[in-house]
Amino acid sequence: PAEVKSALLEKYPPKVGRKRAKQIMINEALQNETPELTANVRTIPGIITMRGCTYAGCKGVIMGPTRDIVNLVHGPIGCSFYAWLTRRNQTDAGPTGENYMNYCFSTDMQEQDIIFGGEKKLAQAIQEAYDLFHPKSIAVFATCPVGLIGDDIHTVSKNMKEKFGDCNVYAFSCEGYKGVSQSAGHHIANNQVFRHLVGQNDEVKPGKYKINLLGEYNIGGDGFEIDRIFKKCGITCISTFSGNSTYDQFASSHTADLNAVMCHRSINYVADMMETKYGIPWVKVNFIGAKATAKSLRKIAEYFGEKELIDTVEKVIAEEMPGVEAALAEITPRTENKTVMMFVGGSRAHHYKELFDELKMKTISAGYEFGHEDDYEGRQVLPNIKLDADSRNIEELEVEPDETRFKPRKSDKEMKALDKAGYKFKQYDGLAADMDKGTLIIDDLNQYEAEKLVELMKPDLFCAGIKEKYSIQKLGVPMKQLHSYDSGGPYAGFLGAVNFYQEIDRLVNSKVWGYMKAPWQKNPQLSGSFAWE
Ligand code: CFM
Ligand code: HCA
Repeated sequence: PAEVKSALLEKYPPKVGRKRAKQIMINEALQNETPELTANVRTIPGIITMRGCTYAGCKGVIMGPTRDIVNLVHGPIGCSFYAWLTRRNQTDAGPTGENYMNYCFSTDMQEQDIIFGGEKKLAQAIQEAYDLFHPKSIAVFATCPVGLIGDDIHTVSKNMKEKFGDCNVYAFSCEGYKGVSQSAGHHIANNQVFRHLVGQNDEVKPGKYKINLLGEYNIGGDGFEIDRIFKKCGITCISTFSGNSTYDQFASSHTADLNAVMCHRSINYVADMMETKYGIPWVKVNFIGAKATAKSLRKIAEYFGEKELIDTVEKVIAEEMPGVEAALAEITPRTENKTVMMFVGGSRAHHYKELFDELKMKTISAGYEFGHEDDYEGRQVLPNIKLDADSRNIEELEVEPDETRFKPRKSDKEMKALDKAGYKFKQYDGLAADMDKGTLIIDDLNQYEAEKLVELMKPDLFCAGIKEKYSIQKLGVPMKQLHSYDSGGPYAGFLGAVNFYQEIDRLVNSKVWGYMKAPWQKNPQLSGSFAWE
């Protein structure tokens, strides 16, 4: 790994090389107190990053999957168009059929709006959306030019909300440049969801064992499979943030008794704020991987501590696992010891390692586009993360216990008993702890390094997103998109795991890749010299 690391850095100018070196870690799988890897910092200009923008993280990721909020983008049309259904977040349209996800709402900002200001046009667009659909809620998202010209989207939204009376209108200052990546957009979205949505409806919903599932976005129908399992277990999911969700789910989420956090990166802020304000504790879960699914269900059951639930969960696991085991027995002889690299977002590189472990495949290198130090090395590093100007730029809400609605979900005695039994709240150990020693963990991988890494380590499979897809395939290596699932999925839960095993089997054992010649195979003399083929 040390040689691979230096080969990756070799061609950079010294200053760039020094910066990148801090973002490449040869894993020691330790639980350090101070982060070893640098993350969540600006991409060096000139480098072709895998990252997206803050607007993408706010509008596309967190708010996009909610069906009955009109998501209105204030900006040039391209920003809205690119975020239109590309993430493959699915919805079932619910009993009322109120679903705006298939629309692309935008103010279609023009040069004259940039010169004379776009507030009037925004107010008009909000009015038009209201007149056409009478939605419960309209969310406004700022793209880059809005911040640059200083349109006050919050005041416009507030005025429209007052004017309508029956429609909650609020805005997100999530200009693309606000942070160093999508991650800043998550934080901005979390803040506004907490401020304007959570706690709006105090009505107590029917059902037992009430949880919220945080950080699950129903990509490729993952959420449908998780819901199927919850139903079978008798667990009531009050709200999902935000896969297949509705406005009302957010509004009543504070009535749940546990927050189960799946994607830690995108939603940990809401989890912490809900704990402080309403007394709902949170635990980390993961429904990617059959074993991880079983473990997460047991974790939820243990929290409630009722025999009825614990027994049902065991029964469900016993019913679901034989199908998983039969698929693995058939497939693993063909996937065992194959190698894989994963560079995805801020949590999937870790979550999907579970599925590759089940296939007995080796994850030889992995990393996030925009994970923070705690996503790599565990939440114990949190106090020692150095805040820079970019992270300080994102608002931190000051939250206090709600005067009337704060209610501890467990007594001190119950909490002590759970603690004694080794039950961990608010814990996430990060990716590094699960990766083998000596593997390469790389933050914010770029186009150049991706190709170089493949050339040097020749994995059997490479996982990332659309921007990497074809350049990797041209190197003769199969590529699996772990964002959009290449139009596949679901991969979550038990049935999703089997679906994933079958697809990976087909990918890594297909003969077609053998007919492709990578540049270094065609011209071995050019190997390592990075030519102009
Ligand atoms: Fe969380 Fe996500 Fe991800 Fe993410 Fe994303 Fe996504 Fe992702 Mo693409 S919320 S961090 S900002 S798990 S959109 S559903 S696939 S980069 S790894
Ligand atoms: C985003 C969304 C994205 C992009 C995926 C990709 C997604 O970050 O704006 O690059 O293939 O999952 O759709 O992460």
